[in-house]
Amino acid sequence: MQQEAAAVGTTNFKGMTLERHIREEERNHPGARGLFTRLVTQITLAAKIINAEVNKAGLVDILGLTGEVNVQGEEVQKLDEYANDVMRKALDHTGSVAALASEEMEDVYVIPGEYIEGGEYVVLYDPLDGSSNIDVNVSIGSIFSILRRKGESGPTELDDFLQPGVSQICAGYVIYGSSTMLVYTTGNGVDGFTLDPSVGEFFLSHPDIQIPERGKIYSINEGNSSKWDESTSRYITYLKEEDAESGRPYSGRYIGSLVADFHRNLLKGGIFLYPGDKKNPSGKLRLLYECNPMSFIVEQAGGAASDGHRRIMEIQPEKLHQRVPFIVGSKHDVADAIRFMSRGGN
Ligand code: AHM
Ligand code: MG
Repeated sequence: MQQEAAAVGTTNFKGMTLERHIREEERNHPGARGLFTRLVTQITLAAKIINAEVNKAGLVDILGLTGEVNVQGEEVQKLDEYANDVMRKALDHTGSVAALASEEMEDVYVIPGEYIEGGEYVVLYDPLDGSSNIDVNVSIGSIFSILRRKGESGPTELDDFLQPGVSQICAGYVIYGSSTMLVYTTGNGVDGFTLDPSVGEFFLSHPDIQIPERGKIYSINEGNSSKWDESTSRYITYLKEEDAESGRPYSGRYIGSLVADFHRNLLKGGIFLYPGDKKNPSGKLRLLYECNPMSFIVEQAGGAASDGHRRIMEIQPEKLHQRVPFIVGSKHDVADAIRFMSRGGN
């Protein structure tokens, strides 16, 4: 009889859905009045819709470039635009969000007045990061960062978005991989949820994620090595040297999809670098909707994030689409990298 029951119930139901988790987290934000829960719940809805489309990407006529160029001067693929629209539509009537900013939109999107009840939050997101990987079936992701507006009332200003990462009240990402996961923090540790596609629900699968203090993996685009400055070159050479005591050489792993490279290192330990180089002194990645949310998550998991000299989350942003050199991962590895950067490679 017991055997029959086991055969029927294949889903491992442990009960902690993402929605319930968010509700419980909201208790840490007195005065949030359910608005915050509604907001994050809408992000998870967007994640499910984007996930469904990403899974269909090989089947429908959604692949290929639109021929347009986004604000970073990159070609936009159709799925990026789709994901951007899904996020915007999921968030533009929650009542709690006053304005949105996205990698795919040049300016901030101010939500029309009739849809703003409290309107105390602004959300920044990269709707589909690593999009050059879409048509080769490699993991991609969405990243989001939630800030409380600076001003209580009045029109939303760009200034509401230009807050340092330490002001984030929630950050997370969704990885569309061999399974779909949502990982988020509200400043109370990091939890990971896996989408059970059979019921369309995210379940807590990785409670209280801790990144190992030191890893054995480094992730960097080595194709850029001719443009690296001396400090980056020396640090990467150091990681490849033989030294059993300090666990070197490290293994190189680079997917070229920030969410996927970050997620692997978060679980296994290691370091990811997108440094500034001779051609692009500020690197490639964007401070507000790529680096800040990942930094909040990694710090909450016990790791660190730096531009080589400054803690990422303390950088005062000046522009919406600002780029920043990004070094993120296990705390001892990031500390080693910073030592190389501060010595200028000597
Ligand atoms: P995107 O936002 O246009 O997708 O670019 C960001 C991506 C990251 O996911 C990844 O870490 C990086 O670009 C890879 O860049 P590169 O191909 O220069 O190594
Ligand atoms: Mg991106």
